[in-house]
Amino acid sequence: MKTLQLQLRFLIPLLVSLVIAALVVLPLMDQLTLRWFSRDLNTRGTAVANALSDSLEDALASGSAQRLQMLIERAARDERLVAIALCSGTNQLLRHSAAFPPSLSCAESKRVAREPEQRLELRTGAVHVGVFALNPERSNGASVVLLHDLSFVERRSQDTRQYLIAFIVVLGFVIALVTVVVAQLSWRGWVSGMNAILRGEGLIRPFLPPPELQPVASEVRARLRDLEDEFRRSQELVMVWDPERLRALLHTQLRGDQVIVVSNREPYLHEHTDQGIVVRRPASGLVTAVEPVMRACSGTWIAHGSGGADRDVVDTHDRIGVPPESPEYHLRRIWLTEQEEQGYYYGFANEGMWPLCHVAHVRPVFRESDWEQYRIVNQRFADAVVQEARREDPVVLVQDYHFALLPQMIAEKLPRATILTFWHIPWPNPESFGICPWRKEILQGMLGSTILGFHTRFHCKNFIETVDRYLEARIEHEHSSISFQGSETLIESYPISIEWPTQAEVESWPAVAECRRRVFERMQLPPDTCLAVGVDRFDYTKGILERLRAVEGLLERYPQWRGKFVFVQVAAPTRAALDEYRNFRDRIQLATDRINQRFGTQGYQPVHLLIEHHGREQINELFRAAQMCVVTSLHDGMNLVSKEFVAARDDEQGVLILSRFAGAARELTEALIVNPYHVEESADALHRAATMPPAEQRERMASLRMTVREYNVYRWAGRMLADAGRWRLRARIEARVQRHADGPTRPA
Ligand code: ADQ
Repeated sequence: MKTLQLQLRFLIPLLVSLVIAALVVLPLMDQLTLRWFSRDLNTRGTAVANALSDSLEDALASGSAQRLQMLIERAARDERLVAIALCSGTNQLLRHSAAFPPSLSCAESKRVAREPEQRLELRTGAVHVGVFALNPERSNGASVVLLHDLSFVERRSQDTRQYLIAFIVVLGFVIALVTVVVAQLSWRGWVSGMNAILRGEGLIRPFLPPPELQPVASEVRARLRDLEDEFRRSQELVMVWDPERLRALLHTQLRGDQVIVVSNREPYLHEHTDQGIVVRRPASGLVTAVEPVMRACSGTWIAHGSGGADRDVVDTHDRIGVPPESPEYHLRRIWLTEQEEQGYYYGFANEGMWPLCHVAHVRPVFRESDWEQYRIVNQRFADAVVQEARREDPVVLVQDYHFALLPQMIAEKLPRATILTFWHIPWPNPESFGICPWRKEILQGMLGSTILGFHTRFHCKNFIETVDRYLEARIEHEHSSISFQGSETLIESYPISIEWPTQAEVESWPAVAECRRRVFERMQLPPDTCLAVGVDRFDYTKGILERLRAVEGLLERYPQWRGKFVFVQVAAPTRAALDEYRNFRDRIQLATDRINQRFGTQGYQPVHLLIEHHGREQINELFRAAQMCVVTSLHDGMNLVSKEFVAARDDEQGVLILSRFAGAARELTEALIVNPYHVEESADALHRAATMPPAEQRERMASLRMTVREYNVYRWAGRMLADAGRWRLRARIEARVQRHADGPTRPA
C-alpha cells in the first residue's frame, strides 16, 4: 500500500505535467510548421516567378492577352498552385487563372503577402499568398500573385501533431516506468535497511546503514524501547490481577494464540491404591504457580508421566484432560526410561544443576553420562512441543532447570515460536556457575528463549554477568537484553506467587479457632501451647536443620518455653533416590530425636516431624492453627510456603519468620527476616514471634496480605505473557514490513 501511494505521488504530477506540455507545445508546433512552410512556399514561389518572368515580360511587351492567359493557365496546372494572377504596377488585375478568387484584389494580395504567415482563408480552404515583382523596366512594375494550396500543410501539421502526441505518451510511459522501478527499488532498499537497523543487525552484520540514517535509526530504536519500558512500568500499576484479567490478556494481546507449557513435574499424578486409581497433586512450587495459569488459558501442558497409573488413564496420544473433576486443559505425558530418568532428572538436574544454582554448600556432581541423557530428554520434549504445536508460532512456557537446552532446540524447529523460559531457582554468580563443564552449552540453550525470567533482579544480574563472562554476546544493560547469534533474549524478573483465595473459598474454610481445636486435638497439645509450623519439600536447601537448631536455641535461651513451645515440621518426601537426600533426612531425624530427648518430658514433645505429603486442606488447617510459620531456606528462588501462610490468615494474626536468602524476603518485608545460619538470631526471632502482641501481628499481617493479594500468580503470568504479546506484535510488524519490502511474490 505504501509503495503504491509513493508511486502515485510520483505519477500524478508527472501525468499533469505531460498534459500541460501537450497543451502548450502543440499550438506552438502548428505555428512553427506554418512559418517553415511559408518560407518554403516563398522560395518555391520565387522559383516559379523567375521561371515565368521572361515569358510573361515578353507577352506583356507584345500586348498579347491570349498569350498571357495561356502562360498563366499552364503555370496554374502545378498541383501545388491554386491560382495565379498578374497585377499591373497600379494594382490592376490584368490576368488570372480560373480558380483565382474574384473577391481578391491585387492590393489585398500584396497586403496579405506582407504578413508573417501570408495566409488567407478562402471558402475552398486556406491558401498561401505570394507576390513576386517582374522586371520593372520590361513590365512596367507588374507582379505575379501566386496562391499556393495550404491544405497539405494542414495535413502535414496534423500528422506531425499525431506523431508528437504519440511521442509524448510513449515518453510519459517510459518516464513513469523508470520512476516506478526506481521508487520501488529505493523504497525496498530503504525499508529493508531501516528494518535491519531497527533490528540492530546493522551493528553485527556486514550491513551498515548509510551514515545519515544512523542517528535516526538509533533514535527510533531507543524511542521504541523506551515506549515499551514505559508501557511495562505502567502495567505494574494495574491493581487487580485475576483469572478474568489473565484470560482477557490472552485473548487481546495474544489473540487466543496456542499456549504450551513444558515442565518436568506434572500437575496431576495417577496412582494405584487399594481403593483403585487415585489422583494426587505433587508438592511443587512450580505446579502451584503454573496450574492456575493453564486453567485460565486452556492450553497443553507437556510433562513427565511419573505416576504409577499414569499410562492407564491417557488416550492413544498420551493425553488426558485435567483437572480430573472438570477438565480445562490437556496434559500430554512423556514417558522416560529408567536410564533416562536416572541421568536427566536425578543425575544432571538434581545432583548437578540444583546444587550448582543454590548456595547451600552441597557439591554439584557432574557426570558425562548424565549430561548425555539430559540432552536426549530435552530433545524428546522439544519433539513433543513440535508435535503438539497446531501453528508455527505457539507461545511456549518452558519451566525450570530441567530444560536448559530446550529453548534452543524448540527455536531450531519452530523459529517463529515465542519461547518464555522461567528459571524457578536462583542463578549463581559467574564463578560458581563456571565449575559446570557444559556451561557454554547451557547458556546457549537458554538464550534460545525470547524471554528468560527469574524471580529477582539479582538473579537476572547474575545471569547477564555469567553470559558476559563465558559467551561472545552483545549485552544491552539498559534494556536488560542479550543478543546472541542474531537473536535477542529479554532477561527480566517476574516474582512468582500464589493464587489468592476467592471469597467463596475463604468462606468454606473452617474458622481459625476450629482449625486450632482440630490440630491441637489431633496432636494432643495443651491449649496454652505456642505452635510453630514449617512446611517444605524435604530438601537440604530449605534450612530445616538450621530451623531445628533455632528451636533448640530458643528452648536453651528462653527456658520459659520448655513444655509450651511446639514445632511441627511437615516435610514432603522428595528425590529420595539420591544419597544426599537420604543422608539429609537421617540428619534431620537425628536432630529431631536429640531435641526431643533433651527437652521432651512426659506428654511434651517439642518437635514433631511429619514426613509425608499433605493435602491442601490439611496444610491450610495447620497454617491457620499456628502462631507462626518458619521459613529458613538457605537459598530459595522465591518460596511459596511463606505466601501460602499469609493467604491462609484471613484473621490477620500469626507471624511469618522468613529467611533473607529466599526471594520472597524482597517482597514480604513485614515478616521477621532472619539469617538462618545465625542460630541465636533465629532463636530470638522465634521468641519475638511467640510474644508478639496481637496488634503488631495484625499490622504486619494486614500489610503482608495486601502485598500477596496484589502480587499474585496472575500478575506473574500476566506480566510475562504481556511482554510476550508485545514481542510478538513487534515481530508481526517487522514481518509485514519485510513482506512489503520483499514484494508480493516472495513467501512470507
Ligand atoms: P519448591 O522448591 O518446591 O519450588 P516452594 O516455593 O516453597 O518450593 O513450593 C513448595 C510447594 O509445595 C508449596 O506449594 C507447598 O505448599 C507445597 N508443599 C510443601 N510441602 C508439602 C507437603 N508436605 N505436602 C504437600 N504440599 C507441600 C521451586 C523453587 C522455589 C519457588 C518455586 C516456584 O525452589 O523457590 O518459589 O519453585 O517458582
